[in-house]
Amino acid sequence: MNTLFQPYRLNDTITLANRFMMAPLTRCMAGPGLVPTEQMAAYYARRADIGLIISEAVIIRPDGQGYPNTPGLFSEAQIEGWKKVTGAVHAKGGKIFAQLWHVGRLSHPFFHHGEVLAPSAVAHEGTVPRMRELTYLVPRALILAEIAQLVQDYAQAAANAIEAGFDGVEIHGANGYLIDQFLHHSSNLRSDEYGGNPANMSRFALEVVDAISARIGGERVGLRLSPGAYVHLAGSPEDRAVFDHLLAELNQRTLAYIHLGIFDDSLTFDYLGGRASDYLRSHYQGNLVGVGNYSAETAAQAIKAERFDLVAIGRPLIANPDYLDKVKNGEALVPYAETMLAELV
Ligand code: FNR
Ligand code: 8K6
Repeated sequence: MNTLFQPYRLNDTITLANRFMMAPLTRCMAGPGLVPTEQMAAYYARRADIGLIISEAVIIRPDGQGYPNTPGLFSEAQIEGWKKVTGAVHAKGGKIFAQLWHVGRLSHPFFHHGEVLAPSAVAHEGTVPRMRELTYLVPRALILAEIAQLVQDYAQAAANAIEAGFDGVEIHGANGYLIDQFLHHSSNLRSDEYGGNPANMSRFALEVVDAISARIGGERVGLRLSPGAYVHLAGSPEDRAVFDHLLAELNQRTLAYIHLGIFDDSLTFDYLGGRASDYLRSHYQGNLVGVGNYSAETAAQAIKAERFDLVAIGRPLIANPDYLDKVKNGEALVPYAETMLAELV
């Protein structure tokens, strides 16, 4: 347990006060113009004792939005709003990364009056959560010039994050959103240089990593991945070769960490040979962040067993802003309930 509370050196640029991270948690509480609010600044500042806060996912441009009131990082007003958040976290000695997000085919014109764009014209079956009257549409497949523009828009959002005072960014490549849609065969049917084989299917993710790293330095860049598809898209055994290739490429690059995207790390995937976290550990040599139904105790055991290096805590941190103190003092935690999403505490 003690190890969890010791400082952890991510790399030459960033050392964290402890091995806890706050998992990115969409809260749908941004103000008009998708601008972060004072309440959001206070919410994050209350959790500043966590080694590294990952912000709720932040959209890089208007057509990346898939849920109501998710904050952005593409306008001056949004950058100014985030300065309040990062300033409040830093004032309490904390560190915070922005999670950069484009939902791809999980967007809806309701939010931006534009087109829904994705690797291929394959719809996700279902409806937008919290807005059940909105059915997901068949997206339009991106043309090459639009893919190049998206890479630039990710890099610009990363530069905006640094301007807004973030310590770095986490690229949201997980959970079936745009980047992940390129990485899985069920959502990527392309036959050009972005589809058809592992190198092509990994290309967009690597271009985003490289463009952002060139702008802000790879030591300030984390990447979240879901090699085991579990939400928003179907996985298939052929996906394994894509992640094998992607991780081999990532081993050649400087990143702050890779973060598994999952809700429950006890899930196993036949095509990964077990848990997604174990698969990542055996294929990636850098820092690995575990997540998914961990308590401090089970996380400490996993870190001791060298299954991962840091742990991200999600739902327990919604229910307990003072999570770290409670764990340190052996106090009981308030159990998470979905009704808590109605309010920023
Ligand atoms: C999430 N999760 C999530 N993941 C992500 O990459 N970006 C996001 O914006 C969100 N948003 C989000 C909102 C809410 C309300 C929940 C409950 C979850 C997933 C989250 O980061 C984490 O992986 C899971 O919650 C599992 O960790 P815990 O909660 O078991 O510690
Ligand atoms: C990432 C965007 C999230 C949108 C906000 C609502 C999130 C609510 C999450 C509730 C937890 C349910 C987990 C279901 C995931 C499927 C796992 C098999």
